Amino acid sequence: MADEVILLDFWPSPFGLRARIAMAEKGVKYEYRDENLREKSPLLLKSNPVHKKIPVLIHNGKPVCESLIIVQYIDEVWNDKPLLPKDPYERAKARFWADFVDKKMYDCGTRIWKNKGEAQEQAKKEFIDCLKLLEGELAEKSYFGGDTLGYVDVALIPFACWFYSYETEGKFSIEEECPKTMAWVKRCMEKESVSKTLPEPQKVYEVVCFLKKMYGTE
Ligand code: GS8
Repeated sequence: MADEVILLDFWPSPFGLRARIAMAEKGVKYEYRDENLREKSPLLLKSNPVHKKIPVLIHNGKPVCESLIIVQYIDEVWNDKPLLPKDPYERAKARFWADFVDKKMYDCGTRIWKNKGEAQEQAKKEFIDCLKLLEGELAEKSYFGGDTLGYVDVALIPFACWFYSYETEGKFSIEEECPKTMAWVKRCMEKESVSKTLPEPQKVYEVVCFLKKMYGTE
């Protein structure tokens, strides 16, 4: 019997995009269900009762939550074109940097568009520092995964469609501050699994403007 794969997601979510890119890389067929996060479906609430967040991957009726765990699960189940390295130390390093994206970079990026003035300047500075640290890890490689797209690439590249929002709100240029990051983004965008999956940055910015209105931080 064919696998039944359902992804509960919300289209601009960098977390959901990780699962979509990982499945595109591996050619996994799945049903995409866009959630209304202000009126979550009973299936989402039942599948992720702890966090009640997207993305959730439902594989043959069994839910898997948390995007980085979902990507690892996808990598283990559809194990051709591996995303995580084989070597235990390299695997640990890849997990470390993906965790850094979540714990540090994501938060700095969000603070850029949620704040103004001094707090925004601070967030911008920290965000650039994060990208520079990531550039150090990328070093002279084409991708974080080496010659092919890997786990850290999948964890980080979804944020590329949010860069325009960070730059517009923070009034700065990532290309100017971190040219190596932008060269890496362009390389990733040459892959269909990435370019066909990421939404338009302008569309993401419309969501950011909507959220700013909602939070009263215009
Ligand atoms: C984050 C998912 C998340 O924040 C992961 O999967 O990696 N650590 C998790 N999901 C958000 C939408 S994207 O910003 C979400 O579902 N929010 C709904 C809510 O908080 O009610």
